[in-house]
Amino acid sequence: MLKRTLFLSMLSILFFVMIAGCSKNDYVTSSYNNTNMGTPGTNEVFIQNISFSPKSITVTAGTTVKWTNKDNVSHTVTSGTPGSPNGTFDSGNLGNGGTFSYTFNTKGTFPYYCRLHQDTMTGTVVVQ
Ligand SMILES: [Cu+2]
Repeated sequence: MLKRTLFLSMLSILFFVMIAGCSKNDYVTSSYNNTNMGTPGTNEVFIQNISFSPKSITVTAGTTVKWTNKDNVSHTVTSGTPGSPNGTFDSGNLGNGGTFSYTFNTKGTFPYYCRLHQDTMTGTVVVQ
């Protein structure tokens, strides 16, 4: 009888751990994005699902581009290529809902990235 009780309580502990593990994973995968994303407007870039959207944006010289972080984790908008910021602009850490704007007065191609996710998060502003 004692063995049976012990077995049942161990089984329920194991079950509880499995349930807890599952819900924790669900929380982790859903924690970085908002459900209400919307669509970026003209001259606007959304930061969502750990990426820049659109990844490449083309504007005319003198245009101000605005980034909005839709994720629930912090990101940066940093000019240059991963590991090599060129100092033209850097938003610093943007939390959920955080925005950053920069006016592009010079024609050219301007790569940028997120310092916190530089393996995957890169984007380009093309100024014509
Ligand atoms: Cu990031």
